[in-house]
Parts: sequence; C-alpha cells; structure tokens
Amino acid sequence: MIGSLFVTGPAGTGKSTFCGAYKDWLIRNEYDAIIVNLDPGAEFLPYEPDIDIREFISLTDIMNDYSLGPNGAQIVAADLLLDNIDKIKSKLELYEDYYVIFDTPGQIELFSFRPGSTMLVKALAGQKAMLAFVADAIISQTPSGFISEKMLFGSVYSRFYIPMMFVLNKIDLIGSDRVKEISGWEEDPDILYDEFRDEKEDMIKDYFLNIIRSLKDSDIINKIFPISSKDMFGFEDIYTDMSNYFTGGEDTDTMYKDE
Ligand SMILES: Nc1nc2c(ncn2[C@@H]2O[C@H](COP(=O)(O)OP(=O)(O)OP(=O)(O)O)[C@@H](O)[C@H]2O)c(=O)[nH]1
Ligand SMILES: [Mg+2]
Repeated sequence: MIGSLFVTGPAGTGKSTFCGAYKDWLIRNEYDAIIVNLDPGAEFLPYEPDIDIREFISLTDIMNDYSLGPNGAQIVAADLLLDNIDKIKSKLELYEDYYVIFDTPGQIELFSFRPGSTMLVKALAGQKAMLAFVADAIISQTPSGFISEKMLFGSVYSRFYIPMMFVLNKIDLIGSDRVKEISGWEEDPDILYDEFRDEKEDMIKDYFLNIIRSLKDSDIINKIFPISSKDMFGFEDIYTDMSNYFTGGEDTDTMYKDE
C-alpha cells in the first residue's frame, strides 16, 4: 500500500458513506484505492468492499457460539479481528500501489478503545497509517457539540497517536455560513468560549474555559476538513493531506495515469 486511512468516529456520522464516496473520488482522479471493511456487524454497506472482515467473522455465529447478545458479540468480534490479521494482510499484499481505506465498526469504542485496535493498525499498516475522525456537522454546529466531538477526537488520538484528521461530514445539511462559523472557532477559541456561554446562558465555570484553552494549546483544536460525502465535496483537501504525509506531496501514482 502507498498509505492507509482508518476511518473512525461516532455512530452514524457517515463513516461508511465517506469510505465509499472517497474511494470513488480517488478512482475518478486516477488514484488506485480499495476499501477494507473491518466492521463484522455491518448489515448494509454503501459500497462493495474489496476486502471484508465478514468473510472471516460472523456476528451471528459469535452470538450462537458464545451465547451472547449483539453488543457482547461485537466486543468478542472486535477482539477476534486480531486473530484474523494474517488473512487480511495476505489479501492486502495484492494491493501494493494502492491507497487503502479501512472502514471501522459503528460503535466507536469497539475500534478506538479496545486494546487490540492499536496493534491491529500497526500490524495492518505499520507506519503507513492515518486516521480520519468523522464527525457529524449537525452535532458539531453547536458549541457544546463541537467541544464534545473535539474531546472525543483527542481521546481517540491519545489511543493511536498517529496523524489524524477531524473530518466534518454532512456539511450539505448545515450550509456554508455555519461551516465558516465552525472554522472561526478553530481559529479563535475565545469566540467558541463566548458562544458556548451564550448557549449555556452563562451558567458555566472556568472549567470549560480551561478545557477549550487546553484543546487549543494541545492542537486538538487546529484544523477541520469540512466535507459532504453525499456531494463528494472537500475530498481534495483530504487527499492532499494524505499524499503530503505518505509521499511528501509527490504523486507516486503518475505511472498509472494516462498522461
Ligand atoms: N446529508 C448527508 N447525509 C449523509 C452524508 N454522509 C452520510 N450520510 C447519511 O448518514 C447516515 C449514516 O451513514 P453511514 O455511512 O451508515 O454512517 P456510519 O458512520 O458508517 O454508521 P455506523 O457504521 O452505523 O456507525 C446515512 O443515512 C447516510 O446516507 C452526507 O455527507 N450528507
Ligand atoms: Mg458504517
């Protein structure tokens, strides 16, 4: 692989839709890309996975074999991912000059907070791994929603400690003026703090001011990638960041292009 993007984030933020749309965008722009589905519980995927963990792990079998409900089975399945690394790796070897997009389970804690996940990322992608944290623009458009998404982002970052993008998905639902306001919070956390106070009607303590400041000081509040997976908008910036990281900005794929 040239590089990989592990796509994580809270349930329903559009991770799988993003994976499918971003792969299509890459291919449309003549970059080779595949998707690996790492969600054994996915019942429907908005794309055709090139490699699929469901070939090796069945949630229904786990529920039957271990007498578990769906949540317990998801936890066993997340741990069983590790036992299947070699099988996934041998399939990945067929895609030497490809970008690899990994779709991860809907429940963020299954991927981001299980001890095996950092090992999984290392084993599958080594140093060639980035993370995309997909947040929902509808939730992130309020100061409190934005702060909680950023804290979750920081929490995932502390687990993996590899380059990680804050991807604000579904911006088609909030409009460009709202996106500008959210970007303004990135640039000046004092504005975020003031608007947070307005939202909470001044009923807040320095506690939150300190949290916002420390998010800014730690660079957790720094850059957002506003996108719409529905409209395929904003993908260029994500690709630029990936390509800068993995290839130093050089297009190593030019040999696959017509021109
Ligand atoms: N308007 C709009 N809807 C979107 C966008 N991206 C995803 N959706 C919708 O959001 C819903 C959830 O999308 P998924 O891609 O399944 O989200 P997910 O994060 O993979 O969900 P889980 O894996 O179940 O956590 C679907 O109805 C998508 O059509 C977007 O950019 N704009
Ligand atoms: Mg999904």
